[in-house]
Amino acid sequence: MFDAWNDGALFVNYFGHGGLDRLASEGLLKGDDITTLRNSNKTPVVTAMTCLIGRFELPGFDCLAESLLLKEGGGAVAVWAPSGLALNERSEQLAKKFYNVIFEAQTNVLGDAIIEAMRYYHNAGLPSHVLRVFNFLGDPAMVLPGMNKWRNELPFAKWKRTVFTYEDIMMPWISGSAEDPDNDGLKNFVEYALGRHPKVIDTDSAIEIFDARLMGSSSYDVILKYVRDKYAQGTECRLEVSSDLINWDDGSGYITDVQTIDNGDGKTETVLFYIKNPDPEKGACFIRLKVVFLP
Ligand SMILES: [Ca+2]
Ligand SMILES: [Ca+2]
Repeated sequence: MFDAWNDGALFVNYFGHGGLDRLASEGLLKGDDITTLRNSNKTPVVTAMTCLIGRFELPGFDCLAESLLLKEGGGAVAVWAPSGLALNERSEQLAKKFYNVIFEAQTNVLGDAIIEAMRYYHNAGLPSHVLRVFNFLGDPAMVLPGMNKWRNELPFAKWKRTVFTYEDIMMPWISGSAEDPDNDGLKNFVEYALGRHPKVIDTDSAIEIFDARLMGSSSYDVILKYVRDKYAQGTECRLEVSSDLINWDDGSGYITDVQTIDNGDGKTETVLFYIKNPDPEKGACFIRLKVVFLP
């Protein structure tokens, strides 16, 4: 192991027991051993899926993670390790997600990879304890060589990473734009556009319609109200009109006014379309809100 470390590696990953100053009770790697590391500037990122070796808050004592980081002429460039106890099974899940994010999604910023791994772990509904004990020591802005990242990632893809697990994202029949995994009638891109969750069933209607004439208005007939995500780029909500519920036409000419109200939640806004039928003589008029996806 020391030879491999000295030769240089991008990552060193460990699963197993660990204490404040050592990996494994047998002392596979101890604080004292670190002085013998001669890997110079070939310093790896260490992911220590173990216990305690990142207990940085103990005064007057360098835990193993600190010793690795502080070692001159070698050691590690960054250590992701727990400051307390962690169960192997959970840590393994977290590590898997981290390495998925690095090697499959090609994330190249270390801090981003850790946040993504934690997010995927959280989205998978796994126990949150490990998320609280694992700490990152190092520079989160560090760029890993050779990775591509989502440099040109579309906003919809970015959103998917915040609401789905990594496994979901690998399954397009769950996370594809036109899928509806929670079966609430809202396709994933509609959930995205309206600021809803693709895995939480929405039972309320996405739109509300008020009869403006009952409210004493003569300048418009109805008000259509809906809530959308302010940041859902690549989507558009359009009014469509029909006289027979079969053929739908652009209804923008029916909108006399639009009002947008920020909901103050940092995420959504409420939109009101004030609608007037320009030609009431033509008979029945139906309206609908069409969410268009323009990825
Ligand atoms: Ca849905
Ligand atoms: Ca939903």
